Amino acid sequence: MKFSNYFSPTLNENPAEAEIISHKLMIRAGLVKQASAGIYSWLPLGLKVLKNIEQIVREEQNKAGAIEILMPTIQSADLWIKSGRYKDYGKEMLRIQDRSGREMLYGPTNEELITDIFQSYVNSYKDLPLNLYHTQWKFRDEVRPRFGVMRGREFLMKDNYSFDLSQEEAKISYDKMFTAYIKTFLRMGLTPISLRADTGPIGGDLSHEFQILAKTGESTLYYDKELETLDPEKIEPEKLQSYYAAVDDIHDEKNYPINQDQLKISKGIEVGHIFYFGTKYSEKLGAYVQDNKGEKRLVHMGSYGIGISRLVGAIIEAFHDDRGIIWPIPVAPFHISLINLMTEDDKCNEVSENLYNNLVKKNIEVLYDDRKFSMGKKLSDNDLIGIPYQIIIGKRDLKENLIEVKDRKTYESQKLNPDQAFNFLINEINSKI
Ligand code: 5CA
Repeated sequence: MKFSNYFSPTLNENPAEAEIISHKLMIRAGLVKQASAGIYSWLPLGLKVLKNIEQIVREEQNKAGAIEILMPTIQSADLWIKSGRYKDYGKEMLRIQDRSGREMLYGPTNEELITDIFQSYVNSYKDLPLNLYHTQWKFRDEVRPRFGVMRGREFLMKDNYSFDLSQEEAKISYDKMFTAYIKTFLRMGLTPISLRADTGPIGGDLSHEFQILAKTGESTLYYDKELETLDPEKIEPEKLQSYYAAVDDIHDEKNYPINQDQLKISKGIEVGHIFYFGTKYSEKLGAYVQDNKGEKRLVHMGSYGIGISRLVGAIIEAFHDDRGIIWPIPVAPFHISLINLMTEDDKCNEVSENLYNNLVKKNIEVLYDDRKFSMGKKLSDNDLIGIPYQIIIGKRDLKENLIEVKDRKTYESQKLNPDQAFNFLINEINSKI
């Protein structure tokens, strides 16, 4: 993509309305624009990251055996009246009337609707276990939407729902999702910490939340340091669930169950939450299956959420510096910023165009900064946007057939000839996607 043809508005000044670093950077780097309180338009760079995150989540869900569907944003109130949550949800639920006066709502989550889909089609234990998911916009009329996309009113969530014949089988489904969640966050370059959690308005008695470590995070976490060094190929859910981990209002300084030298304290951000709630919704909405003796049994359910739009902000909280965002390669909007410092110089243009065309042919995503701006503006814009690798092409180095390859994270740079730079970057990027 040529920057001059792209739509990526950057701002030099910090926006007054933003309190936290990810919100400031998202606005300055032109990822989102607030449409109204807690509701955002996604601009091209932000949308690319959002889609990359969604895709990683999708791939890990599919690998874990979940099946993708798509439910609507607008739901009828009927099912929520049956489950009792139409009242319980209170003002957080956005209620709408259609033209004939029917009560509708913008879905804050989907337990009711999915239970209804399930009970319409499934009636035998032979069809279990079943795990269905979708990625869809939700609406919660939060009292104080803040921190940009981290606590929005409209937000994108991947939510899935598992159906099993018994509590024991439901725990197997729960553990599968637990494992998939850890793998998902590790794939994004994050460090996930799983903690036992309250079930809140979703209900049930077993729940974990997944926080990712970020120095600027909202919660303080106390946990066993083993949780920080996980091998995605060897996730043992039962074992991980037995490690100590607690948020600050639960952690007791004087009395916790591990050695002091095992305890780590870090800041975190909640990006996922999973629940087992047994037959709470199947009972209210009548979701039964026949077991192998022909007896009617209520189905056991769990629900599992990942905040896809929140993750965009959370990843920035985890990876940034004074200059701007530092995207991990798997979610980055582009892999390389190719910065042509002198668009009036024929040689700079020729080398830049060649390299751009060759990288694109290898399926590397390149943002080619061919804008007619000052060097300073181009360098600071690209640092702000945070694409993991930069190629900087200037007249002086080109006299010796050299170009600069810079790592956005370490800020280390090396001067290579264009062929070497091409080979180096292809290897680096392909090994990290
Ligand atoms: N039905 C369950 C699981 S599908 C559920 O709704 N769980 S939840 O309320 O914990 O939300 C799941 C995830 O959505 C959270 O972990 C968080 O990452 C994200 N999320 C929740 N509220 C917001 C919000 N206001 N803004 C952005 N993301 C949010």
